[in-house]
Amino acid sequence: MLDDTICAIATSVGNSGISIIRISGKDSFNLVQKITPKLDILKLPANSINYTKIIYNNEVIDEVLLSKFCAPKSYTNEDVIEINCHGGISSTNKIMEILLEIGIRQAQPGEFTKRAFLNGRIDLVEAEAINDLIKSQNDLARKLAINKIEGNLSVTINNIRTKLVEIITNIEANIDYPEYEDIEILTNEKIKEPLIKINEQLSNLLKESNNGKIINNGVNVALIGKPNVGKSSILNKLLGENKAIVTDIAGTTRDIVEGSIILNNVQFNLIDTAGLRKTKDVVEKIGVEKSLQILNQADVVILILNNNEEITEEELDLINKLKEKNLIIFINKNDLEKKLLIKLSNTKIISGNTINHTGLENLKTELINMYNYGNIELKDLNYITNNRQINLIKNAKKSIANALQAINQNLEIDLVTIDITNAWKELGKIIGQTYEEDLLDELFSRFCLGK
Ligand SMILES: Nc1nc2c(ncn2[C@@H]2O[C@H](COP(=O)(O)OP(=O)(O)OP(=O)(O)O)[C@@H](O)[C@H]2O)c(=O)[nH]1
Ligand SMILES: [Mg+2]
Repeated sequence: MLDDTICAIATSVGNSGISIIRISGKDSFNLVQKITPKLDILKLPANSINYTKIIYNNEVIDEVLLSKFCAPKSYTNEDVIEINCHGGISSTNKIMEILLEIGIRQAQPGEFTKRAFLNGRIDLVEAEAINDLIKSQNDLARKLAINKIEGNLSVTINNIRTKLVEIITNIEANIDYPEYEDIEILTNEKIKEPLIKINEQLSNLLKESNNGKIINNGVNVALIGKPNVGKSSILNKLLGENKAIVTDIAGTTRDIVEGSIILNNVQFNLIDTAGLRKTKDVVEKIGVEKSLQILNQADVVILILNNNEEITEEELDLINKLKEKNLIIFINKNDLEKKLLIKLSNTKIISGNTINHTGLENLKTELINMYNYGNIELKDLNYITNNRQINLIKNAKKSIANALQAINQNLEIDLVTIDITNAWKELGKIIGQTYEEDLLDELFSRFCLGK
């Protein structure tokens, strides 16, 4: 599969000054030479950018800049050419068409990065982080991704694996050469201690992975409440645009309406929902069911109450149910006469209204305080973000727990070695030390073309 030469448009196709077409593979130079007669590609220095013309069937197709990268010093570790041609659709597509005609294969999504991985230039964590970087929606997500591309998470994983190998080697040495004096006699305690430390390290990685997910995907904030309390008005004010329809008719919002804001570098995905009430209206009923789903999945729930109405049994029930959640109560419509009486301890309550825009800044501050990553140092941004990696850490942690249990029960030391080896293998899968072909196909298919 790595034998052929591939090409793809690496920039998004549309009206733009330039487009970049990337070509990689051992025949890159010879094949592209066929359409650049004015250059001697083989003689060009590596890492050079060269002005030339793409000529095909004696027709000048475009004036381009051609970059040459020689294996192994390229994105894929192979011979690579990048053609900067004129942007827009026709020039770019024409050159692509010609490249295919002269025998270069259209690359699959992510195939360049896949080659970089298979050729050993980057590990799987770094490869996944490249996609994270491209898809990052906010500055913290960008920092998190670039830290991984720089190899920080891989170093952490490798260090843990090295420690596991040391433990295994010590155990093996004790089993094989128990009579050698210079071999430290391993007591259970001596194996336990480093294993407990590794277990803690893995627990921390799992605990912090939630931070990583939040940085990448944002915090899901559900705006919940009975109809007409002002949920959609609050969404609109927080977003600074009239995204949701607002009317004085109870049951206006039927489907969810979403919008994101960035506060102190963290993305908050605000989700406006249909007002919760018992209803016979079929459409509204579905909306209410959706609201309850959103409520369960949200990281934060903002329950909106109406200052101008007495609290209902349903609302009190809801408050009770939401105790386990990150809950903020926003008492809206405080420009109107106060009829709502509510006494709650340990709950964040903010009062305001959307007419004079009061209380909404306090609401934002409350959200910021809940997720204060804004001042976090770049070097500390070493969180695991994807489920594949999280599951493998969990597997490794299970194996370490089994090993510790075996030690505590004074079981055969061989059994302990098997568990430690399993943990080492699972951690290896994170960086792609071992992998299944299917996994790579699935993983790289999420990339864009040309990457
Ligand atoms: N006086 C006053 N009226 C408000 C305030 N906020 C919203 N309203 C009004 O309350 C009514 C309902 O507002 P919405 O934002 O549509 O309420 P909702 O909770 O989204 O309602 P549903 O979509 O039906 O569940 C509208 O007439 C708004 O103008 C407020 O702070 N004070
Ligand atoms: Mg609404």
